[in-house]
Amino acid sequence: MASIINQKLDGFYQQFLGEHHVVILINADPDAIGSAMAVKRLLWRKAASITIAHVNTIKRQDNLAMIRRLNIRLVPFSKIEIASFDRIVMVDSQPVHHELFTSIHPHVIIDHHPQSDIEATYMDIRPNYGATASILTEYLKAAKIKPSTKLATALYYGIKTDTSNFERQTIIEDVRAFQYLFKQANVQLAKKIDQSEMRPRYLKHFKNAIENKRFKKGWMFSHLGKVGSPDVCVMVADFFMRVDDVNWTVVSGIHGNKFIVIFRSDGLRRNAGKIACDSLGQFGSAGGHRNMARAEISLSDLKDQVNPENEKKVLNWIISRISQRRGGR
Ligand SMILES: [Mn+2]
Repeated sequence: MASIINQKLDGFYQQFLGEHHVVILINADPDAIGSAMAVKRLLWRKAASITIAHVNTIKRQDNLAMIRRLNIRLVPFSKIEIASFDRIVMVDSQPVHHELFTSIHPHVIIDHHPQSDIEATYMDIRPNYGATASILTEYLKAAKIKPSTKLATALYYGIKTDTSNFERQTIIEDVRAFQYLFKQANVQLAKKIDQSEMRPRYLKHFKNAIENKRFKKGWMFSHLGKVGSPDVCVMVADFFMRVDDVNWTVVSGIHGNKFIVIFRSDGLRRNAGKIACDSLGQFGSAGGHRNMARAEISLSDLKDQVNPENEKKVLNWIISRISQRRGGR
C-alpha cells in the first residue's frame, strides 16, 4: 500500500514524458525559487528540457543574492514563448495571482496559497503549509532524492522566509522539512543571502540616522533626507528597534517625488497601522499592521505642510503630527 505522498509523486510523474519541454512558472521569491529548483531536480533526466521562468521583476536584494550565490538560471517570462512548451508547471502560485498568468493553463500546480477556482491535470494545493518548499521537500524525500547543498539551501531559505523564521503560519510538516534540509543546507550561505540587503552605499544613511535621531519616551525618530531606495528607511527602522528601551521607530526619507515614512513597533501598545493612518493618512496613503506601517505622501503635498529641503523641520513636523495623535486620545 503506497503512502499518500508516494501516490502524489506518481501522479506528478505521470504528467511528463521524456520528450517534453517543460517550463516552470514562478512569481520569484525564495520559496518559489527553491520550489522551482526542486521540480527541476525531480524532472532531471525525465524531460527533454526544463526552463524556470519568472513573471515578476526581481528587485529584492536577498532574492538577487540567492540567485547569484546559488547560481540559479532563471528566464524572464517575457522572453519565453509559452506555446513552445509541452508542459507548464506552476509552483508557489496560481493563475489568478498575476495578470500575466491569467490566460495560462498549467498542467501541474503545486502551491500553499488558498485554492482559487482553477483546474489542472495535476494539483497539489495545501493552504495549511507555511511554504511550498516544505511540500516539495516531501516529494524529494518520496523520490529518494538527496538534495544537493544548493538545492537544500534554497529550500531551507524558502521555508525560513515564508514562515518568517516560524513566526508565521507553520505546521509540523514545515518543521520536519526544515529539519531534514538543515543537514544538507549551507546555513552560513543562507545567512549571507539573508543579510545581503545591506548595500555599502546605505551605510552613510545609518550614520545620518544615528546623528540626527530623536529619542523620547520609547519613541525613536529619524529623517534621512534623500534616499536611493525606500528600503533604507525600513532597514534603519528595523535597526533602531534593536535598541533596548525603543518601543517605536519612525524613519522617513525622500525617494523620487515621494516622502516615505516607515513605522515599527513592539506591538504591545498601540497599533502602528492606526497611528500611521491617524497622523499622516490625510496627506497621502498610510496603513499597515500592529507592528509595522508605512505612509507615502507626494512631495508636492508635503510642500504644503513643510519645506522638504529643510530636514530638521521635516523631522519636527513628523514628530508633531504623531505626538498630536498619540497624546490626543
Ligand atoms: Mn510561498
